[in-house]
Amino acid sequence: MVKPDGVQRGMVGEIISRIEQRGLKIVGLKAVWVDDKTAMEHYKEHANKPFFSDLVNYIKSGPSIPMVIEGRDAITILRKMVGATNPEEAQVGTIRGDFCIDVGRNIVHASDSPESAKMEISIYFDESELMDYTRIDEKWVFE
Ligand code: DAT
Ligand code: MG
Repeated sequence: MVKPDGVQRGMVGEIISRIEQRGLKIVGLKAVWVDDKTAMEHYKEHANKPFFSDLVNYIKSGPSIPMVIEGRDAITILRKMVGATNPEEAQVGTIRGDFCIDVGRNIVHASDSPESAKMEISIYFDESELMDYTRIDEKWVFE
């Protein structure tokens, strides 16, 4: 998901480009203005953290672009592309390492496990909004 700061800063195209160019497949995409209930649900694992209310306010602060990304080891690959949670620690070449500085403005969210991906996809998408298709370059991306 491109978070509100990523949308406000015009980073949506850049982030989608990186995902597409890597060879990962976009199977769902939309714009949402996250409400309170959705924000709490999305970040419920952090409900007891001191930064929880700031995090909820941040994700609610403007439109976001949630996406469902598919591909071999997509979760691991995307988490590497996103970089460390604190952008100051994120490697140059990662999305966070290239485009942001502050942990409270780290421009993207990425699911960290199949279980969290399943849960997070169900928050933002209906089954009917996910596309089952073959990308024309798949035989060039995979041996
Ligand atoms: P990630 O977004 O890399 O999966 P996370 O799930 O640990 O990281 O935390 C969710 C978000 O919460 C993170 O993107 C930014 C915020 N956050 C995490 N740790 C924080 C901290 N120590 N101080 C402030 N915000 C924090
Ligand atoms: Mg997380």
